[in-house]
Amino acid sequence: MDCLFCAIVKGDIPSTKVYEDEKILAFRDINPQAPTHVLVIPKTHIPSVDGINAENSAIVAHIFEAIPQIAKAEGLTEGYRVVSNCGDHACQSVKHLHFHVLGGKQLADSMA
Ligand code: DGP
Repeated sequence: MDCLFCAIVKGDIPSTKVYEDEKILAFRDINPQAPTHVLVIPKTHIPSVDGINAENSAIVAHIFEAIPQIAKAEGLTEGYRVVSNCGDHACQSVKHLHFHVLGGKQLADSMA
């Protein structure tokens, strides 16, 4: 399977890692939309939020346990936004589940 984020997990494509454990990886977005813009991904391939099910949802809980630690390490004391684009209407460009963590400035009130 030709997946960009799987290649990042494997180390075939370099990334700026901010957190890693045996199950997940967090790295800086190549096109940051806020002073802090981190992507948090499972190391296993799940195509999108649509691919979350009873068999693999523990990894999502693990990601959401890690996000507050990542936010703290990034100094996001005033808050942050977590976003996952799913499918074409949401403009998902990389078909490997990922959560954007955005912060470091006052974000826009509108999300759509
Ligand atoms: P989305 O549009 O929600 O699928 O977000 C995909 C994000 O992935 C987008 O914000 C840009 C980022 N991205 C794409 N290619 C690379 C890459 O090679 N390295 C890194 N660090 N980020 C990438």
